[in-house]
Amino acid sequence: LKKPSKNKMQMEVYDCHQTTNLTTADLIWDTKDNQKVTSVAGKNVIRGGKASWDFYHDLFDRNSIDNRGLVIKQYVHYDKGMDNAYWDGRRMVYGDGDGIVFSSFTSDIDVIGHELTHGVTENESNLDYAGQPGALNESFSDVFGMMIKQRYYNQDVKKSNWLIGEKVLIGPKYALRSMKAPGTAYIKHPELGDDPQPATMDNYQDLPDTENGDWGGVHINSGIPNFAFYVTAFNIGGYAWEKAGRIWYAVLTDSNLKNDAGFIDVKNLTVQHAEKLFGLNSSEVKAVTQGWLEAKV
Ligand code: ASN
Ligand code: ZN
Repeated sequence: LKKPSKNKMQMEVYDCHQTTNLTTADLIWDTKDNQKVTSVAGKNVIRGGKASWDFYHDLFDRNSIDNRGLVIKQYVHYDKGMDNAYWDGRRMVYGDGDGIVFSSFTSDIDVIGHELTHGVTENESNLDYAGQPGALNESFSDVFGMMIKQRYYNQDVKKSNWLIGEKVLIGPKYALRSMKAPGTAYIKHPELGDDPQPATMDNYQDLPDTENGDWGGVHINSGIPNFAFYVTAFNIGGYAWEKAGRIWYAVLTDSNLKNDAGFIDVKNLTVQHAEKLFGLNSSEVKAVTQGWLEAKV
């Protein structure tokens, strides 16, 4: 029997009251007092933060973002109608969205899990936020954000729609990204046009390492490793976190994953860890190989 871990989640939630001043934000909830929270955004991040902490704790015995019990700090209602959310190196920050194209960035558990996972990645391999390592950084956030949502809603690989941010991007036909079919999360969106994500390496987008170029397309080319994970998890079947998730977590936390790693490096490491976890000729190893093959990496 596994010894129950004595680690406990610590979390603080702050309301920025639509300003950009973090130092004057009000503490509206923490794990010590458990005050009553009335803000929807506040409730959303408490739920999503708990789901994320539980995921890493229950499955991997990880003690928070840094594995050393870091207090999870989440700031809601940041700025006026900001169309984004981010991990800033210490905390998670969420905008309310403009209310027309984007709703509150707290609306989806996968987005909350995505931001928290940026903190995990930073504390592990610290993948460079540009080009292929940047797209891998983004992909790990989508992969774990997705599994955190799937586990919260008890969805297996068939039940999940594999959409990231399906509520954050307003409209029933729209989501931020699709892991199952990158490039189809939105089509002919009146503001955003078409989802630019490739699913395969032959459509890799060589973009400039500038903000306008999405730092070499980190949110664009992440479609490729995202698709490799989806194919792997789908072919293994069941709950993604039980096998595919174990392989990807072993890679995320492997000291052999360097900060300048490319897609091939992660491909090789996932195969290596699948062999170690499930055996040389296991169906899991075949699923991983097939995943990267279909992504044409
Ligand atoms: N929401 C974005 C992300 O987490 C913010 C960013 O561009 N880093 O990827
Ligand atoms: Zn991200």
